[in-house]
Amino acid sequence: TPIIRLEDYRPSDFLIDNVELDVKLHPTETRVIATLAMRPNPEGRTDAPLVLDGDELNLRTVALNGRTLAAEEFEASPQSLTIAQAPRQPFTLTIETEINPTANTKLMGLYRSSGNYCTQCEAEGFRRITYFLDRPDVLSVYTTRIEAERDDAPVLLGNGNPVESGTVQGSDRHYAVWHDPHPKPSYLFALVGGRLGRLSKSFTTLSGRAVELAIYVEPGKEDRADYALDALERSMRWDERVFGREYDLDVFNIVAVSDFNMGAMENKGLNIFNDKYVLASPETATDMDYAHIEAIIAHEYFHNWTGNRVTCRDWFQLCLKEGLTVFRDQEFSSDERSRPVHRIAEVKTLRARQFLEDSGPLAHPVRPSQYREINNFYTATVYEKGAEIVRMLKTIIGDEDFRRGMDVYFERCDGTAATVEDFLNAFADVTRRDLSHFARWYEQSGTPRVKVKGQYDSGAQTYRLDFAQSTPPTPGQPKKDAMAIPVALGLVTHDGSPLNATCDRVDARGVFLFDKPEDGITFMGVTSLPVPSLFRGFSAPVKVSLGLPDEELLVLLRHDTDAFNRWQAAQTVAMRLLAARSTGAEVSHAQIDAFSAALASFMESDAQKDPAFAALVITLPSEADIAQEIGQNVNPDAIHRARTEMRRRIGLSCANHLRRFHESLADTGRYSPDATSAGRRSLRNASLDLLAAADPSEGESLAVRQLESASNMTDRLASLSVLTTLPGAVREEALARFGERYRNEPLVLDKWFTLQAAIPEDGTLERVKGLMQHPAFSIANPNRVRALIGSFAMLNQVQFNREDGAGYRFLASVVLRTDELNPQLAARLLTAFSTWRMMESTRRSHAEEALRSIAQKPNLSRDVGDIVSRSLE
Ligand code: BAL
Ligand code: ZN
Repeated sequence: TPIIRLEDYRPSDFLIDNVELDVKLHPTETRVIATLAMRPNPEGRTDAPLVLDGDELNLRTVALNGRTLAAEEFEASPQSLTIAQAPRQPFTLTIETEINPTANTKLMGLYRSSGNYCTQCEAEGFRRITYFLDRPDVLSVYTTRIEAERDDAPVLLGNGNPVESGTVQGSDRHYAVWHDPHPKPSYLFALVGGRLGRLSKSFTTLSGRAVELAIYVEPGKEDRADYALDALERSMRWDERVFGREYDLDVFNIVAVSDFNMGAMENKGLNIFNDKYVLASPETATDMDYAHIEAIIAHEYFHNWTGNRVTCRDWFQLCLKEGLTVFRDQEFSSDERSRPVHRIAEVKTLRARQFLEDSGPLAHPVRPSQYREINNFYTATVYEKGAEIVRMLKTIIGDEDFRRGMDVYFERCDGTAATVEDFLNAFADVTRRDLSHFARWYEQSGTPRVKVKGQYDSGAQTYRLDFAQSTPPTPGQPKKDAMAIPVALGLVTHDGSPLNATCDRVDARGVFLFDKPEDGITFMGVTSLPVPSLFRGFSAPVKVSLGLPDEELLVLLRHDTDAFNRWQAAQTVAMRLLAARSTGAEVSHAQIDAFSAALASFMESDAQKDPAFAALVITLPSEADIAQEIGQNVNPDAIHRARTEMRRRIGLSCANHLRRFHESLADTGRYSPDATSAGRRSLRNASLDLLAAADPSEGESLAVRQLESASNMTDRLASLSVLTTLPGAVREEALARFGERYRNEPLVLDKWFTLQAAIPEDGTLERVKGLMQHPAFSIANPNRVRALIGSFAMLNQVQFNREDGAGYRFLASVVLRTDELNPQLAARLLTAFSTWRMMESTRRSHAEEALRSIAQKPNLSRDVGDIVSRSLE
């Protein structure tokens, strides 16, 4: 397959100003008539043929300025439509295609989900509906007429505002016309037709515009959309207050569908969501589900400005909308919830997904310079690291200049298809700073390592910090340059007393900009040996090494004013012990006891003040995190044993505190998904986990009691999760009853699939294969596949990475099967192999064999072919 390169970008030779679509929905023979008002692009080539993109299309007729073209006047295939002699004046092209939504298992373009019609066009799905210039820099005004059997699809929705609707004379059919006045790229097109229930609310924008907000769901589930609707309203208010951005249409519609490749999609005025991120009730959704719903509703809404009003020139600029919009949704959630707790959660995700990606065969820059299949670049790097870049920019220039820069960006780029350069220029102009060095964050892949050494001079009362940075090689980038790294930092005294130290290299916001391979700074007026608190709030996406002894790190846990670094200190000590234990290095009992004692004293003094934070502090790094830390010759069994043992020891030495939390934070029967209530539940359930590790029989009886009495899904699922760590009849009985209780709730069964797929025992692979035969499982539904197979491969370190290679062979077989139906889903599953090179040699060779068995299959999709070949490079 050809490689597409950023450096080859050139403007489109033609433009499409206006699109009129006439869509007659039918389960297998949907007819689409597209009337395109086109003209040559003054910035394009003057002699170029008109080449429209298609994908699996069936052309019926094509007409130019109203005249049907003869066969020799154009060339058509399912993949393209070419008119060699297109007019050099504005012209109208009318194209009639026929498509089969029922046969569309790729879930791209127009397809059916639970009998409803829906679309997904990002990145290149519009070409599966009609022939088009399917690229994000071609912006058009759309009018869409949708027609369907009234019984089959009583609800008909399109982008923009509703214009007209009615009955088709003399038939059982009806229609609706939608008009979107905002020019947009084709990837933001959407339509929906189906039987749907509706929940709605009116909203008045800051300037007084009335907007009707509505969420459409499976009939009967309307009451499960109320939290999402509330989150939408809060997002709209927040964007007005924090970024000065208002909504710009008369309606904002969200439709929840059960078959969806992504989380959700920001189509103009008509967001389409994976129902997992809309539907919630205390009986079916956990605290984490509520938090995700809030974040994703906000994310898609925020795209209206960062993505839709200002869109991307080409797909290399994907981070321009995604990184920025993730940053915006993170800020929203931080304002709505607890900022430090949310920051820790963000960083945990970043490390688990993006650092992992950055250290393996799929590493790529936040703005890639080439791709074979753009679907494979909706990654943690583009999204999460992209958001970290925006955050660093804000850290470096400060809140006020950041907001001014955003205003300039919106003002300049509204209605255009922009680039990363346009974004950075807005901030460079506002601050009169040269951001060209900073821009390297978009180009250079890999996670920088920062080594720091501290030295105290008690005579001079100075404390010196020496920094050195390096970035390991990544695919295509053997040599790396120094990055511009903002280090938010401070000094902490051993007893927590304040210190009035100063350093002229640290700005008023406490930030030192470290932008050379090596640099050093000196603090004056340091009256006692301090402990440095570096990268406060995780001010840059880097790996830090600072050889502080455990005792000094634990000073930070006790006394740092920065909550992130308090958590980080505990994690660093835990990680040291776990990595050492997992690799057979010597760890004294005294070291583990000292850590347990520090946790116990933290529980004694702090835990009740902020239970959500406390839950994070007492939760050990995951097995996958430990594997990443070790980095080579990984033996997942050893990691699992080390972590289990450490949980046991902490559980034993902190048992009294843990029991107290578990009792005192008990379910009150009145569920509220707010962050404070959720935090209490998370401490309660983290405590239960450690108690069960320390004393399985106590854990089992506590978990069984909690499972029976829980009044909400969070507590119920947490207790079931603890039971899955305790083999035996009680667990099997509990799993069976849970499965029976929720047999008609697919989203709850997904949680049940996930818990079972993650059981770290030899029988799990057979269990997973068995569950693939469960009536609720379907290989065609992405949520089901991700819940069962994805969880097995991504969450179950010991069983996916079985020493006999059976886990790898199983995943390879599922990838091949899935690839025939849904290549995007298959490619996503396949990324579980990205850690294969860090395994010890037996596992490594099994993994390589499994990857090669995929690579040699004929007719792989471009999605899977791309991931498998990069994984093996
Ligand atoms: N644009 C794809 C889904 C999302 O990031 O919002
Ligand atoms: Zn997005």
